[in-house]
Amino acid sequence: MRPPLEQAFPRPSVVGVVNVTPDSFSDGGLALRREAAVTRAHGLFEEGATLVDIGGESTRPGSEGVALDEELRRVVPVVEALQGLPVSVDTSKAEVARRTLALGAVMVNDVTALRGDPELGGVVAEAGGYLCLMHMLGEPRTMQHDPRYEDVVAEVKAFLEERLAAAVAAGVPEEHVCLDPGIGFGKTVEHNLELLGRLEELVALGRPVLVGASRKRFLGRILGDPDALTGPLAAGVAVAVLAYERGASLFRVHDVREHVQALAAARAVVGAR
Ligand code: HH2
Repeated sequence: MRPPLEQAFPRPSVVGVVNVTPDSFSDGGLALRREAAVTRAHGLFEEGATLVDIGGESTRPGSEGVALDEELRRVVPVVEALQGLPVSVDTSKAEVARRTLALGAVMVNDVTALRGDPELGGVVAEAGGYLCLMHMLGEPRTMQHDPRYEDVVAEVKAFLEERLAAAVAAGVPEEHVCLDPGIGFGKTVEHNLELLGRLEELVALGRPVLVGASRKRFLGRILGDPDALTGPLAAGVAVAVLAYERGASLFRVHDVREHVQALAAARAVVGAR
């Protein structure tokens, strides 16, 4: 059995993002996209990522889902080429998880928190993999249409607690799970900020918390650009450092080197207190 997730990925751990989706790589052909993804993954490990998250389905606001065959075609060869390296697969589909866990992927990052495919929990449990459970209000296609909460932190916390219980019921040991507030997934700028500002309340659930704020639109909005499609690097790094201070463990980011450096400095300062 694998060690607890917090032992395998001590805080702070930087998770590098690798997308194998047409909208992330404009160079067209699938073979080229796969090759670019493998090269990028190697580069992110060199920059200090402790895990690389491979995704074949875009979950950006407004995006549609992708068919199983297409997702398998995108993701499986990339995971296969990275055998022996710590790889997470960003998928909600049990079959994608089954095939990639068999090839050595160590974690499944499920943005539906086991609400998408009823078999996914069992597949992760059987393979002894790690599991990331993320909060999302609605689905990617519509999630940014006027999201509302009474108390966003309390609701996200209750959701994550309930999904953690569902994962355990499916056979995934609690020590194999990390939790994610799902920054930008059915949330306004204010919701994202409140979740980040009160992150300790989610950390209190007792499982490692993963934060994915890197390049997200709300960072651009904070800086006064309402049309921003991505957020600036420095703003993402600032959010990661503050999330670390509030107890976050894992950071899903595109710019690995900068986050590794910033989090090492943050860790040194926090450790000196
Ligand atoms: N964000 C995105 C995708 N997957 N998984 C977790 N656990 N947490 C996140 O915050 C998260 C995620 C969206 O970010 P990005 O990689 O920039 O977009 P895409 O969905 O196109 O991969």
